[in-house]
Amino acid sequence: MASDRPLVIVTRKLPDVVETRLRELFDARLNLDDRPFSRDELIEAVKTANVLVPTVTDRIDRAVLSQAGPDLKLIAQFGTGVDNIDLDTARNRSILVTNTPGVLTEDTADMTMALILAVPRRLTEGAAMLKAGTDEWHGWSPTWMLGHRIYGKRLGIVGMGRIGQAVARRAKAFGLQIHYHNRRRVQPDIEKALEATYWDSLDQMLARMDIISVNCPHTPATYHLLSARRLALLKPTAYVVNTARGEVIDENALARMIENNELAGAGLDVFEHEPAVNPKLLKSEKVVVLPHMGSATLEGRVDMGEKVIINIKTFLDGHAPPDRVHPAMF
Ligand code: 8YV
Repeated sequence: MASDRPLVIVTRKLPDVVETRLRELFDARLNLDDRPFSRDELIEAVKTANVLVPTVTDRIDRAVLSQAGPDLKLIAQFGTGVDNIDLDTARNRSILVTNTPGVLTEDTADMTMALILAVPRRLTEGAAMLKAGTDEWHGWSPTWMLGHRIYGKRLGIVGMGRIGQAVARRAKAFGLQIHYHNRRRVQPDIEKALEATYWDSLDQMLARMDIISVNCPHTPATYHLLSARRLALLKPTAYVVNTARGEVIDENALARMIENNELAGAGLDVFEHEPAVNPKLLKSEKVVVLPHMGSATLEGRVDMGEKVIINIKTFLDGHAPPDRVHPAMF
């Protein structure tokens, strides 16, 4: 017999406590073995579900949404970025989209700071060398494995939203000078607390920074924001860190410049064609690569799940869910 509870289809395995709660509240169809949905499975899901819970790995584009059944009323994304969803088509079809902002801010900022430290100080290079065997290491030397100091250097944050500001707080404590570019200048009190310098011109900021941190969402306007032309404005001694979305940087241009010593290095948690990573980046000692782990804490993923549940529950109870996404926000 068909359940009279709303059908909630979840595309990936979520933490156990989240899945248990989803089951208690809804007719939840879970993905316990975590095999990503094929395109056909996604289409089948939008045809039948009342609520879809996708993640960054699901491409919910116009073609998928055009097959949505009349019962699909809410897409409750498990994640903050919603660049995998065609928001305009969703709106035109009266499908509400929600996300999970706020709860992964601190974890993502921690990972950003970890990369800001790891790249100039050659952290993974040194660790990998020892793990490979101690033949390479003959004891301490005054001139071996030298990196670069971050204290006193200029950090340019591209995108001063929640995560950008959380990165700035951490970086300030490490003695970095905070600079930023954003669509809108942040409130004067925030700027003052962070001792942050606003740059209206991204180009001018790039040319003067020692480290760049990308913390803006991926939207049509930010696709390849760090284009080959803009990357060429950076000093050859500069580092680039990205924990936002790979698409914001022209990855091929970045890899080429690092290979040609036109940039000092990069710390990348995200890539333009995930899960593929440009082989030049993989093999370069000057690049620290992570497999999209910015928000990967158990606490963060449980909090994200709770946000998803609150969004679904309030919506099904006839109220406006707290984390509604409007295309104009991105
Ligand atoms: C998420 C992220 O885990 O929330 C985001 O935007 O980048 C990740 O940390 C992922 O997107 C889940 O959808």
